Amino acid sequence: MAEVFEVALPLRRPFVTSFGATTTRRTVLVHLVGVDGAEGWGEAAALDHPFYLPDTTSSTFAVVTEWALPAALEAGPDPGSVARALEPIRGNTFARAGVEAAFWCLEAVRSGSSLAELFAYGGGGGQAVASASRAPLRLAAPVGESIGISETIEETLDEVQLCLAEGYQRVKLKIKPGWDLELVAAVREAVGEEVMLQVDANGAYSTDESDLSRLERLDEYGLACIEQPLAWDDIMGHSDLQRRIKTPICLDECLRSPRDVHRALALGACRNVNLKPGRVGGISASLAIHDVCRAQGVPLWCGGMLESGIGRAINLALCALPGVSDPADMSPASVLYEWDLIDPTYEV
Ligand code: OSB
Ligand code: MG
Repeated sequence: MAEVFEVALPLRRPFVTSFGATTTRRTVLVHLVGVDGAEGWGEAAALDHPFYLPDTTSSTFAVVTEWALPAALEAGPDPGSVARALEPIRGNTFARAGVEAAFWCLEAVRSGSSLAELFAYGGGGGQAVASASRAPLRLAAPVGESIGISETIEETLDEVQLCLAEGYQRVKLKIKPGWDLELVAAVREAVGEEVMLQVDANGAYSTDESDLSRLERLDEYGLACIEQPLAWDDIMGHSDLQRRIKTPICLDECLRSPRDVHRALALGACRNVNLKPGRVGGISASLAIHDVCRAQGVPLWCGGMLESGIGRAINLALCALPGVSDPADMSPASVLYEWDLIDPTYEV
């Protein structure tokens, strides 16, 4: 039996980035129940609107129900076969990822393994991280916080201090032109040289000289990376910019498949990778990207899509892999939402 839900999660407060404020969060859930009674859940965590990537909650729901789930049910249940059956679907990465995740979850329940063990050592379909061999998995993953754009620098400074007091191991500030140099200078001044600090522009900067030189001035602040400064599809622009600035560029929106990661690394468009299983088309794609980054020594970390605990479980399992080197975006559901869809919820 398979069913698909669209669920509205009430955000405690708007999450503001350069592409606008996210106030409502509708997400898509895939639920499988086998004849043996085993259950699998997956989350297809596109945003409601098309301002992060083209996929929306509504488009994702349609592709899951009309195309991805029917193809997966015919090919499954082993996750490797499901991933291959979903490959002909172009784009629509969140839809493919949510369906594939439900089958990995089912496989985990049936085999009595954790998702992390399955990802590292292989499921029924023989998918596994090539470089993991039997390396021990991490039992806990370092976590950072992603801090939205606020009204005043003082407000953000308070949030940063709270976040560090709570033990987060890295601070990521959302930036846009005009909410950048002064902010980063103030935060660096407040936290000192040792705190791992990075910024995320969600594609807000143009390739005009005035924007490029602003980005270049961020080199002064010892940032771990600048995430997606230029447009969502501008790999060449990032390659040119990376030649000009010292701070590593991290790509998010630009990387929507393992091939995108190959291309970006070959062109020197980034030196750091944000891995979101939904954005790259699923878990098999995530494992392939993990292997490439690990082989090339590229810093890799798990990003977030404000998922419920269902989607976060997949992210958390990916964090256990040996090539995931940097702290994840994984604020707890208790901070983001009135309630979580899993009980108990995960803790940070
Ligand atoms: O750009 O990383 C992003 C959330 C929604 C969409 C895009 C992004 C984000 C975050 C997420 O920064 C943080 C999280 O999920 O905790
Ligand atoms: Mg990002």
